[in-house]
Amino acid sequence: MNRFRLSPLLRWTLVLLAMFALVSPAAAELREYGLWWTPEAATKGAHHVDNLFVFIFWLTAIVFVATQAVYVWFLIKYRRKRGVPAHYSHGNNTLEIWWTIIPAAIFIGLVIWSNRIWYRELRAPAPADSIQIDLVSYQYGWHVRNPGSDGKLGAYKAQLTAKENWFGTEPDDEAGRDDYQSEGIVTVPVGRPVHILLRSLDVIHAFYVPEFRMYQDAIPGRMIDWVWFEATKIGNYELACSQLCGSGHYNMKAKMNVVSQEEYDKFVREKSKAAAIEFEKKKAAQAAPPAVAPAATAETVSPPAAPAVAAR
Ligand SMILES: [Cu+2]
Repeated sequence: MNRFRLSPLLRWTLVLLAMFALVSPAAAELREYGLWWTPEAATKGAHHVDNLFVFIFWLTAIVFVATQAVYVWFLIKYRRKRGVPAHYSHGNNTLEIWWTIIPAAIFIGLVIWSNRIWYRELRAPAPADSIQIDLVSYQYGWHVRNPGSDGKLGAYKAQLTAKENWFGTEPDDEAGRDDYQSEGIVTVPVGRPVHILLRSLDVIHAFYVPEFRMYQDAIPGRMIDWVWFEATKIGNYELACSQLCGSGHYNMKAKMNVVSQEEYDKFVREKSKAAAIEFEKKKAAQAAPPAVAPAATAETVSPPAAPAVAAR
């Protein structure tokens, strides 16, 4: 029997290996590069977020290693020894004051630093020449409304939001003539600011593009208008909902395609043309005289006449 007993060291090594094997799939992600670090940043200003991230990463890494090393060293140094009486420490006020002040100062510094990034980079008003894109999240996907060649989105009213009009657009707003819609694909040009109007039709979702270093919740009943970015690299990214929003959440994503300005212009021209034809068709259908009402028959039940209101 004793033949199969493992040494304590080997036993612990096996336990650690098993734990690592269980945890490692969590790091698995559909990415071909940089598995051990953040994906490449692809927007102007993203490096501010990265700097903060890298600083916190190394700060916590160094503190972790240093405290664990001291901990292990003390465990060995002050272990039980024959003939050495136990020493009961009642603390050291000076030391405690310092190890409270230093971390507090670091945390306050991080708050100031991160708030500056938040307000200067992420909450700054979108530039006037931004392309506005209306992004409506729902369980489980993204409706996208893009401005056409005129560069202007048609007006919308929250009250008009309905099953067949999820953007709540005003049907006869001329600015909406060339607006085109897409399902789950956002196409933007590189090097131009893009202003996202973020909405939700049902529950809380989140706009999250890792390469853009951007995260913002979409909240039902509210239009979030401070999300904007300027992509610096052409590429196909993924916009993934990052709020657990229901059973289909795992698959709630959209394509975020950053293309060259020429390609974008060509794309918009084509889409706008088709959208304008659609717009005219809808308008014509609305303007057409209503079909003649069928004559009332004996079976037709007419609603009771409304009581006349006395004129004053
Ligand atoms: Cu979700």
